[in-house]
Amino acid sequence: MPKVIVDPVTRIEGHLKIEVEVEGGKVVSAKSSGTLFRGLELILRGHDPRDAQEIVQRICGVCPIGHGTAATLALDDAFQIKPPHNGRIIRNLILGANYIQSHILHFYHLAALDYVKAPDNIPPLAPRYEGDYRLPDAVNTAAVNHYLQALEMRKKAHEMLAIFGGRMPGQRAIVPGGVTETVDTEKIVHFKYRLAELIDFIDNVYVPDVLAVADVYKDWLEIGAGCKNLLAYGAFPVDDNGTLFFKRGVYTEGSEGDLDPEKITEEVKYSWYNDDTGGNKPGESVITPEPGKDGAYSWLKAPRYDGKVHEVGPLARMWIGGEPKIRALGDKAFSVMGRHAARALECQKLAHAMADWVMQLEPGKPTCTPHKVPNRAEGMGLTEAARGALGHWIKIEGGRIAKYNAVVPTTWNGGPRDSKGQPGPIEQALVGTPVKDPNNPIELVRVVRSFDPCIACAVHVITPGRDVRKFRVY
Ligand code: NFE
Repeated sequence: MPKVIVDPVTRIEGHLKIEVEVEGGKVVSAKSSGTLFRGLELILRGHDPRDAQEIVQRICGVCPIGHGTAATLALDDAFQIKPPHNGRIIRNLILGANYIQSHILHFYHLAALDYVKAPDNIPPLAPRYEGDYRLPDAVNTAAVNHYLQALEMRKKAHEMLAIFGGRMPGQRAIVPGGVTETVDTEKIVHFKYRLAELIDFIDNVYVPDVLAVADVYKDWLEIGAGCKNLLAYGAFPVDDNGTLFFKRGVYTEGSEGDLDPEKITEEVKYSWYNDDTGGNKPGESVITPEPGKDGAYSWLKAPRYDGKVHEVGPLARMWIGGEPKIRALGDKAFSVMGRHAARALECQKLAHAMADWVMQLEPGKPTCTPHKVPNRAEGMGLTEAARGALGHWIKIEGGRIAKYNAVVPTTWNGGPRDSKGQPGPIEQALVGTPVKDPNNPIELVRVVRSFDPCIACAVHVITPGRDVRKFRVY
């Protein structure tokens, strides 16, 4: 049976290898391997708990705000504190600015080149897989120009984030109890001005471009369905009672349900970690790296909800939130184009909401709740990074971090098989994908990129003395 290996998958964040078996022109089985080792949790042990939101932002330069937010929510939980009105809103604005930047990045600079025929021989637009570029000339030319405009827009989103976050990546404002930044009218005006430009781009360029691509590539509404189970922790509290703008919930085997964090587990049968993790719940498991473990093929673990495979990300958020345009797609929402549409629509929805939130800030009022570090406590922080459900779990003993665990969106989506042999969401989405030319497997990367995976983490483990392989880069 012909095997097709794409290693590394480019135009994603981090290092991912995809290996599929093709029979009769279609994928019949797939393996997704994260080839990076994430050791940040081990580094956190022994630190002052208030270091957590700083250190975890180094997990990734694309979604540091998600990690900073999850760590801070875990600390809020452990310290039994809540941010004041201004602190809650500023946290939302910083995270929201990161979503906008990340979604624009994903479409224009990572995924669009699978559909838009860009000029040849101009890095980073080339090299890439050949063929199947179908956009009408005028739409194609506009999309290429938008590639450059999108770079400018991302810069503005970073600037907007830095107004309250201090800098990007690695913002410095989000801390237990709220934020360190204060509110004045000048910051509100600067934020609002940039947000208005971004909203104009999202409404008049980004969303229309995604819809134009989806219209021409309608067959990709039928490819890449995956597990069809969805999970969202929810994010962006819109009041002080914890009501979330992006809802929390699960959609399992066709039924909607409330999320019970107790049902979240992580498995390591096919991961390069020792099988003895001391439990499979995120709050209790401790991993020991075991490169070369028999049968294992990924540094990612396999998170499961109630023992079942679940996809996370914009599609999960928009479906669980009941977004009419995504629900109207019915079964076709579970597809490559369904994921792209959900991402663009949520970006639009969020940006418009942020324009209201920034006006709810109260200049001069407090932004942080004072607190003390307990000697012994536990905390859980559940939020949504741009790529999906993100959870951090912390255990504090003797006033220091005793245990830390982060279960990230791409672990959910890109993880390997579990102990029952159930493949992860990306692996399932690849099965059934047509591959016309095994030497030019553009179809595989279209499926993988629709998830916007990020394998970025700490240490790339290379066995010393072994040859590093040669790659053709697409
Ligand atoms: Ni490194 Fe991330 C997001 C998180 S993905 S980009 O969004 O958390 O696993």
